[in-house]
Amino acid sequence: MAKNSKFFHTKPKKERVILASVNVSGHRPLWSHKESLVELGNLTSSVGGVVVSKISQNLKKPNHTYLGSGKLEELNSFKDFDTLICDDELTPTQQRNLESALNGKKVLDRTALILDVFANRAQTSEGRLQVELAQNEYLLPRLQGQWTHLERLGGGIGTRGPGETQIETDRRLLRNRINTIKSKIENVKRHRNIYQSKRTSEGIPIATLVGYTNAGKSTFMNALTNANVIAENRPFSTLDTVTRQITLKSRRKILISDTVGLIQKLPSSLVAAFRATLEEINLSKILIHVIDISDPKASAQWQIAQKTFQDLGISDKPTIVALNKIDRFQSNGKEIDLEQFDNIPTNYIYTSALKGIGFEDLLLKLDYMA
Ligand SMILES: Nc1nc2c(ncn2[C@@H]2O[C@H](COP(=O)(O)OP(=O)(O)OP(=O)(O)O)[C@@H](O)[C@H]2O)c(=O)[nH]1
Ligand SMILES: [Mg+2]
Repeated sequence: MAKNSKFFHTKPKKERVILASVNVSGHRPLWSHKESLVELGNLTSSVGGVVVSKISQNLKKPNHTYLGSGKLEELNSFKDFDTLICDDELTPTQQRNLESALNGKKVLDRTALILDVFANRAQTSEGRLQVELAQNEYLLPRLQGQWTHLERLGGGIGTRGPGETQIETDRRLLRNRINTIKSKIENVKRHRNIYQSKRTSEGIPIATLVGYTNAGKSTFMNALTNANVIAENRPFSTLDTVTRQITLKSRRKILISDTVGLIQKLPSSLVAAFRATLEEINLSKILIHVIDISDPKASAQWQIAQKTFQDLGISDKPTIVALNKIDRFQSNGKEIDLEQFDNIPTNYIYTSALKGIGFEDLLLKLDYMA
């Protein structure tokens, strides 16, 4: 509509975003819809969006416009925003319907947002290939109606990647591209496997840092190995696996690997694209499962991680649980409730990757298990 297109021309530099979620009645998720919107907000601001409002609605299930008509009216009366981000993966139809119900405003879902975060963070050529693969697979069923919308908007959240460059691309070309990326990833993987199997054949065991995003894996990596990887207070700082060698007290060598973090509702297309990376955890002898025990959602994050490890077939690996960010408890005097972690192994330690607490214990355990 003319009114809206005028609005797009005068939009401020930072994208103004409204977050929306549907609270499905009778369903008790690990994250309440409000908590999940907080996480969605962190993801949004980590790629430069400004959250101007959060809305949620109780429904039996999301309908053909995701939200009900009342909420849509409310949104249409609230003009001062650029983008609506929904906290679930929308079907292509839901997305189209929602866009037209909102008179052409940009509509994204959790998956598109996470893809954007990943596109922002990918550093290595393999990481970029995996993100591109996931973006293309996400776009494939959404081709219709997507291109004009991307063309009009130019840059911003959710528009990076293949959108701008392949406006004219039809499904067949997109499929070809997907196949090309897949074989490129295979190639990179084969090279890395040769490199890795050389190291494993030299008898050097691998210990892999795993866990929910922002738990402190990379801070550990840097402290243990001087790897100098990015560790920041934002979701998905790490995308690419980094491996470094250290020497233990017994003078034996061990490889420490830092991996991509986990998140609830991780889009299936991303799980598939990153499967190769995550499956490499299979090569490791030991897992160091890092948990941010200062996070109010620590126990839900623990459950999501456990579930993901089961799916990847790595839940039986010898594991050291690092209950991290213990320094935050020492300063606020609060008690730690271990009961919240179902089936936590006895092999846990309290750590602060930031303040260097628990390292000696961790290294001793690694030496014993390696
Ligand atoms: N207070 C405190 N903060 C910590 C500790 N460990 C990590 N942090 C902070 O937590 C934030 C996230 O740390 P990262 O090491 O990037 O976390 P990560 O698990 O690698 O996160 P992703 O790569 O995003 O999956 C950073 O701001 C760290 O400084 C800790 O023991 N105590
Ligand atoms: Mg990291």
